[in-house]
Amino acid sequence: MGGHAGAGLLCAPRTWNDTAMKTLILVDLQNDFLPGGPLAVPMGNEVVPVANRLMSQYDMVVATQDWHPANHGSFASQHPGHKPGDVIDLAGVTQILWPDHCIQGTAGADFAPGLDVAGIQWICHKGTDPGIDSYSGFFDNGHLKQTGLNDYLRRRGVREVHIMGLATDYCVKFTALDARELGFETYLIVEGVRGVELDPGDCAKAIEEMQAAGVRLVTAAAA
Ligand code: VGL
Ligand code: ZN
Repeated sequence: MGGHAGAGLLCAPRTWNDTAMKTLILVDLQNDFLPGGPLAVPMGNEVVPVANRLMSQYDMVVATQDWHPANHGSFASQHPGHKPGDVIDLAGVTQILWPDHCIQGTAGADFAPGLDVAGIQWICHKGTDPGIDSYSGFFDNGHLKQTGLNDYLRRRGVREVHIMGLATDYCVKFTALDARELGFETYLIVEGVRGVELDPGDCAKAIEEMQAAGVRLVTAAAA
């Protein structure tokens, strides 16, 4: 196989070996996170046109979907006596309880209306294990298991990821922090994110945390 491998390397398309395979990661652009949804992110709908405009500028576009079973442990409804916003210990991991959201196969888990889904090459489902949440697109919240996103990107030679979506202070933040930790050159598209902001200042704090970890901010125009 040696000769063939050598020829393959010489003939490989530029995109596989010589570029960073710049990839756009769309985080949780799903109905339940839009205004009117159970876990509404204020102005979350505003990032959909940003995503549509940017997609064609990337070598690859992948999307994460929060994809919970109906009995997910992050739902307040699963913990009698608790309400959304309460904080509990879920199998050793600190868990904020949320309203039921993004249940697998429901309309609430569908992509936001108007999102150019044809431009998405791969969808990564997360939060599927009822026993643990997964804010990050890469790992569960206990950092115990990977979702498959890292392998998917690595196999395709991706070294640079640009992240946008919902929500700045949860899934976007943890996806970006893990991307850095996994060694990706990581950019946050500033106009492409909106946050939950349970406490005032949460989004600003999240952005500072990302920057401190080496995530670079980029405007949509420069992405
Ligand atoms: C998210 C809370 C719970 C998010 C998902 O997409 O940021 N937040 N599940
Ligand atoms: Zn969730």
